[in-house]
Amino acid sequence: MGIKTVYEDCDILVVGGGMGGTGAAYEARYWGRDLKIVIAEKANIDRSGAVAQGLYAINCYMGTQWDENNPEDHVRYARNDLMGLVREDLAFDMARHVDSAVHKFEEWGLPFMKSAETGRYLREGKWQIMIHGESYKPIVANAARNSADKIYNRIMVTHLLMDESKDNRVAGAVGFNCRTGDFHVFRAKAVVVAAGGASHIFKPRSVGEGMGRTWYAPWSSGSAYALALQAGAKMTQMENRIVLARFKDGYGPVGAYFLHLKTYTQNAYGNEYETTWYEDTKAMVGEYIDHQPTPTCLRNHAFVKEVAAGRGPIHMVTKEAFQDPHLEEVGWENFLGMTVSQAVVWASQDIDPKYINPELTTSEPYVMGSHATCSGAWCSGPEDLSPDEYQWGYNRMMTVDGLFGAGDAVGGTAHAFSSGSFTEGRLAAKAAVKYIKDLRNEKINVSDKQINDFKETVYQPMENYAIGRNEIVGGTVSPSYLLPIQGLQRLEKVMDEYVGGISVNYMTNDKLLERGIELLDIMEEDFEHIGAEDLHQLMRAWELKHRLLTSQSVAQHTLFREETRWPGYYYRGDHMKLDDENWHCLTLSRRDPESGEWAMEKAPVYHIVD
Ligand code: SFD
Ligand code: AMP
Repeated sequence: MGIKTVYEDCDILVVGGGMGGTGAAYEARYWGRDLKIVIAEKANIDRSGAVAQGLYAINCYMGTQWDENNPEDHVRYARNDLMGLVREDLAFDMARHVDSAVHKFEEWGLPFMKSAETGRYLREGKWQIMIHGESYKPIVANAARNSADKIYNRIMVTHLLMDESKDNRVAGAVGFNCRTGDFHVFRAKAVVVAAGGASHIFKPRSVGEGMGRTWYAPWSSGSAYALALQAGAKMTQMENRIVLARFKDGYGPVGAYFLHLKTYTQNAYGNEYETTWYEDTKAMVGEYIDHQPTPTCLRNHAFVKEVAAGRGPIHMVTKEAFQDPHLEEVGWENFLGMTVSQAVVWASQDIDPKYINPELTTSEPYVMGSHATCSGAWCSGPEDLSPDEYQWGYNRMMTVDGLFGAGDAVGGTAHAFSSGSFTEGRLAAKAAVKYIKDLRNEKINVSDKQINDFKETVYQPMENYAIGRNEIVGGTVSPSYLLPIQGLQRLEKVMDEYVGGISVNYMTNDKLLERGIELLDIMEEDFEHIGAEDLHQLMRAWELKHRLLTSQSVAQHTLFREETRWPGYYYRGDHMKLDDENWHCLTLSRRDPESGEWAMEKAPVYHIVD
């Protein structure tokens, strides 16, 4: 193969320079002054990941300096929102460190809104503070740039390398440069995977010309999960996908509206509807419906039921708040700094929220570990507070030695958001430095064979295309290969129809899941025949593979948990109730990297906070 191979040997490799990855690079330098720290990023860290467009709020800030909240309070909040099931040790650990990360952001130039009365950060809600955050990402990227020895932008990491001198130990990663086509080999003693969550595994509401618009970034391709899965790391709570109430068509977030503008929802006939579904919800989940604040999934549940009862669409009542010129400005700026498309949709559809209450919708499901859900890898917790079953070495280390995670990659840590993900990156990198120091002179060993095998696999889609292309004279349908867009639409359809997407109102059951898993397995076989006409399509091909692995994991976990724990996120039609007796637990899986077989188990939920 005439493709150039570029080698890089380092101590710590950070895969993905988003919120978790930039935090990891920053902290790795602090503890590892003499270590070689490298970032490999699919896009360009200045504008990559979920925060690429900016954010208007930092959703996780304790305010402990002013006694606003303490870490214990945050654990209670996240646990309540996730219907009882989080990794409380990891949540506490993030919460006790998150304020210091936020203070760094201010030091680095991120403009915060301040309360005129108190001079403190302006609160949007109990946990959220407001920022002028269009440049949030370049600001944290700058800190990473000042810390890392080298940043490789435009590298799509496809696989992790494994050490051949010791079982179950990571040894780096491989990928390709989406612009030059070079093959990149990173040999590293420790790897922090912070490659983000997944959009576009379920069919989105926006299809065709609108398919580039989703709530979570369309370029979030589940790499954080797929890389871990391919290396045989255990995963947790992958069934816990998230559905979000969002402004229709632009997917604009609602938090600033509910919390700061104090807008509220009503059905198409101008009526409040959440209380209508109180008894129905209570019958499904019991006293969880009485918890305050109402868990996000249960708010969705009332929304979904009301629309199914024929009283949609649901509107956000903005007409009152927008009479105040200051709130009107905040309402628009919120989108101009975070989700420009929502402002554009309103302009194009003649919606001025001052005079018209805009429609809301419930989104297609996403897989992520940092918002109001906690899918991700099963990671070791901090030594000082984790129970034995949650602690096997280094903080945020997965079940593969030397492999760490941050942000969406880590399971069990809901409500971390941007600031908490950055904080987790810091915690992971601090532990990774310790891990490397403990290794002393022990060497990792990666054979040329391992590297060359990956090289062949990575470029195979281009080979498939080059050969198969000769069989057709025009068009995109070939008997020999499947294009990435065709594969993506097939994946989204399977996930949508069988695993609880929008077209079935988030409903699934054991039979649907079993068939869905079969169809995903067939797709895995067909993936051998994917064709990529250029480097961009090669990236799309590998994104699809990562999405497929993530989807298989979601489907397996959804089948395993025989209850409906989070109505409003998804429903198991064959087990329509929350079942605390049997399922007040975390779910774990491991995909055998050799056979592709899945092994499922339960893990206890330890409540370390009252
Ligand atoms: O309003 C590879 N988020 C919000 N967080 C907040 O704090 N406040 C908000 O206001 C938030 N809202 C919000 C949010 C996200 C989005 C898209 C919108 C609105 C519209 C959530 C946070 O953004 C999120 O929690 C963190 O960003 C998660 O951090 P992390 O590090 O887990 O993921 P990332 O930032 O997306 O970074 C991933 C990086 O990996 C790269 N990458 N690199 C190499 N090889 C591969 N194979 C790769 N695959 C991916 C990516 O390019 C990226 O750089 S609101 O809705 O609540
Ligand atoms: P969102 O914009 O929906 O992503 O939410 C941003 C933040 O506001 C998150 O911390 C949410 O949990 C919180 N939030 C959104 N809507 C509500 C609501 N109706 N009640 C309480 N918190 C909310």
